[in-house]
Amino acid sequence: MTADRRPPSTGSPAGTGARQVEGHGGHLVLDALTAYGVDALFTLSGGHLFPLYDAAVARGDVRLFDVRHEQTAVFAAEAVAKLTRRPGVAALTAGPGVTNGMSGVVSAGFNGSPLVVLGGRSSDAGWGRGALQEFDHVPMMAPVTKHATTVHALDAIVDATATAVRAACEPHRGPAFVDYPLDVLFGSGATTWVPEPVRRAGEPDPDRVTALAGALAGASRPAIIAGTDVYWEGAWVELAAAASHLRVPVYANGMGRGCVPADHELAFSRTRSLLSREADLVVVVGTPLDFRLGFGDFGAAAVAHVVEAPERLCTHRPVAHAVVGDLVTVLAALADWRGSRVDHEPWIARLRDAEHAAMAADVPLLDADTPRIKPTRIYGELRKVLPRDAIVVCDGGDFVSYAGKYLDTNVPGHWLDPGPFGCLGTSMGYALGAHAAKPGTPCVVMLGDGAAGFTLGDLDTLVRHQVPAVIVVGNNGIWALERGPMRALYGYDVLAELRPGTRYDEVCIALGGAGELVEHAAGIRPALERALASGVPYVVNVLTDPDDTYPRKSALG
Ligand SMILES: Cc1ncc(C[n+]2csc(CCOP(=O)(O)OP(=O)(O)O)c2C)c(N)n1
Ligand SMILES: [Mg+2]
Repeated sequence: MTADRRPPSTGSPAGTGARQVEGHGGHLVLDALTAYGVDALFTLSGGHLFPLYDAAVARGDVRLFDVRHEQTAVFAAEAVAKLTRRPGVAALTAGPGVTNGMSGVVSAGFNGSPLVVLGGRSSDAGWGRGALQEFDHVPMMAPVTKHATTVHALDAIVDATATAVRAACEPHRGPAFVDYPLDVLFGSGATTWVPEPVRRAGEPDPDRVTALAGALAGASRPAIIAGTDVYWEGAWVELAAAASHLRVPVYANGMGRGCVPADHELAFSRTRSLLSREADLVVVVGTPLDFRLGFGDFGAAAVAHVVEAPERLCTHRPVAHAVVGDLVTVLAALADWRGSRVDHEPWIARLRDAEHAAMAADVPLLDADTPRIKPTRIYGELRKVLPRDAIVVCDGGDFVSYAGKYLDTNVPGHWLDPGPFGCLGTSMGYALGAHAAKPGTPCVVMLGDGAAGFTLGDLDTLVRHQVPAVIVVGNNGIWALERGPMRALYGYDVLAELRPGTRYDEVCIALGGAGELVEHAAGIRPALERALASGVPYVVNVLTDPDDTYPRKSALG
């Protein structure tokens, strides 16, 4: 492993020299952030935060994005992290601003996303008198973040902020929180400081890596499942090199999607269930053996678990190989294997045939020309017009479950689903973050009509910030992912109805964007083409068949 093959760690500082900064607390905070590559701040105005805004305006190197609900600010910040592998930052005003952001913070924890949340806070001098929005955030944040602290002195601002950034960016990554009492943030001072580097994951045990490489080379029917931390570790080049060198099929999980492009000859997606019946070794890299992977049960196959931090290692089942450490190093070592290898071509051909067969079997669904539109037809049409490098955001139940199956991800990071926390309402924030991180890259949001209710107000944000997202609403008038399981369990359903035919397209138009209603399958493609060409937030509101149920094995995991 040569040093030049190692990508920069997530959020590594822009330079190593000493930095000088002076001014009010806002300047000190922003200097610490920009040292680690932060160039965007998501917020909703609150007086406790004014120095941050003032410093951003004065400096000019941190763009401000204002939203209509703090959860959108946090999801937008997380999306920036997800798309750039740099820390994403939201600033939330004291009290309700911070509490409104909580679901996004917990989501980022589940996703291992380097999210930094800055909080306003009532003044230290007046603490305890019952000031407006006086609330101690840290006890609430501490259990769901890697690091949560209050800065009580002006000369501690830079260090506390930089420490929070590094905590968020160091493996295993996740959210960090720091809040600034009003009287501290509004104070002024000067300081000289040196940004510390972001610590990488530890070196893996070379003997374990060699044993794993030997096992992969010696297996007859091996597979790799690559998850979110392959992306965070910046290890996709090594992943593809390892797969190509050892001739191992690769499946993606979570943000592992796109790490090996979907159109790569060793990328597979439709045949994962076959692994439990036919594989003899499954190597899971950079993701937990959780409900998404059947809790690590792959039938007769031996299971290997490769993670970047010791606390990520599976404890609920035995594994044949456990490797902990820098995923770039591990995967590069697999790519450097010099021993003999079993011929995997018959296995690869077997999976490719099964993959083609699965796709062929779904053609009638993707082409379905029924009077009530099947959600699968929307995906069939979208596949024809979706740019190869598009960023896809998924927010909803059954409607977006199809997205994982039918939409391809070819660029690392370009798949933005809520992750294993499964929080509805991520999409306007994720779309805003996508625009902030990669302006010019097409962004398509797949949105359930139920999920829409959590986040529609921030269509206004997309309009104001000129975010040309295409928002495809799968409008079935129900909470389908709840109705189906409830009917299966109880024989009836309650609380699963939404209003049929709601004009979410007109909501977007009313807020200054564009949109249209689609009631017939033939209208889907032209509507998608108009939306993609529009250059504005555009809701394609497709009325879909409420009796279509996503074929899933279990709902509650
Ligand atoms: C914040 C939040 N509240 C509730 C849920 C539970 N939940 C998961 S999927 C779902 C239904 C989503 O409905 P919709 O967005 O309309 O998609 P559909 O299943 O109808 O396609 C619900 C309520 C959740 N995951 N997150
Ligand atoms: Mg619905």
